[in-house]
Amino acid sequence: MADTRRALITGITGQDGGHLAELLHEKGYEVYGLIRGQHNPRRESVAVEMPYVRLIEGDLTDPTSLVRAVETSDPDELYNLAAVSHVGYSFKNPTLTADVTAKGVLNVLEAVRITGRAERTRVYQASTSEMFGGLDYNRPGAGYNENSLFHPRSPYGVAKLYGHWIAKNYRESYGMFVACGILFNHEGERRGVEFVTRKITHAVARIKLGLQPDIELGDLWPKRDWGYAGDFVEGMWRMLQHSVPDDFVLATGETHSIEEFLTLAFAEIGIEDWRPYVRQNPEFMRPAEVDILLGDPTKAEQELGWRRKVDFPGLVSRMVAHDLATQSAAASIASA
Ligand code: NAP
Ligand code: G4F
Repeated sequence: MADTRRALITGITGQDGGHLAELLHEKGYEVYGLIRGQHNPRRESVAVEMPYVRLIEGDLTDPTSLVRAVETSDPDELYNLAAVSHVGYSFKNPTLTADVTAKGVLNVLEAVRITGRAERTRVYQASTSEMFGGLDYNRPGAGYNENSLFHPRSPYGVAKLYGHWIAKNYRESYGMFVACGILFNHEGERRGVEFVTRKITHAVARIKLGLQPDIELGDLWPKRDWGYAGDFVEGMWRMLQHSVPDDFVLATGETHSIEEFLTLAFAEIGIEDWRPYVRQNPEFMRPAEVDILLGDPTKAEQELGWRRKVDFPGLVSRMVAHDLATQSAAASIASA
């Protein structure tokens, strides 16, 4: 019994929380998940899809709830994935973003420290490529790495930078094992439909099935280094198994525009020219944009033995296939 490792995941209802819970369960961990809200509509799907997860109620903005969560789960590993994570939303809700995505990290670290677990519990902090900002002056040709300059371009990016630095500060000040994963965009079947990749694949499936005529998007030129979420959570786990706490970039080393994503996604349903199906709406444009993100994952590859498995065409293909299957099943139920 004493050998069973225990993990606490904040953000259990999110994309990465789902993939990570599955991975840790397969590895034999006892998995705990922090869930917020009096009536969280996603509680039911966690209970159905991941019945092995023990849910603990709590919120990143409520320090006492985090202390209780840490005491209840007594984790060997704590993965702090919870955040206000949508960049566009963060412009509209900047104070909430600071409270959750920045100060929430401090609350998590303090919960570990003041419960006397500074030496026991290894912490993963979900840092992000949004901290780099993609501006010409600080854009390295070979891609951003762990030593690149930061210049966040959104309330989300700024909040994440605070989280990144307070995590490093607790590592240096209290000798805590806190690893920061600087992750580039990762997507998949579990991605929320508010993010551009899933918004596209979901719409493409519905257009194919005659359930909607077109899709409204914002800017189409930005480029992202898009990988598969299932590959990336494996990297998170590896960071906490490493001999020392450190920062690691996880990325594919390729960058593609939204237009390229559209081309591949529509090709999956036999449409060569996506333009007649896409309308641009300023509502989905941001006050400041990150034009291009490209990561250099060399350090993670060399020190952690991590490597992405799913490539860009493979990612688009599996997302469209998933949405075609789920949308057509939903349509048949509705018409029965
Ligand atoms: P996600 O799907 O948006 O999930 C965010 C999670 O945070 C949800 O479970 C949400 O719970 C929870 N949450 C929000 N506010 C909370 C609060 N006040 N207290 C407790 N939980 C709260 O995000 P993701 O894509 O899985 O990403 C996981 C983490 O990695 C995030 O921190 C994100 O910023 C970071 N990241 C993501 C990417 C990427 O490409 N996916 C890249 C780099 C970094 P509810 O269900 O209750 O809303
Ligand atoms: O899919 P997105 O919303 O992802 P974004 O902004 O790159 O952020 C994601 O990745 C970060 C890592 O770099 C994470 F830290 C963060 O939590 C999140 O997971 O937007 C991607 C691009 C942007 O340039 C956006 O302006 O797509 C553009 N876009 C164009 N039309 C759109 C839309 N984005 C969204 N969400 N919705 C649109 O209609």
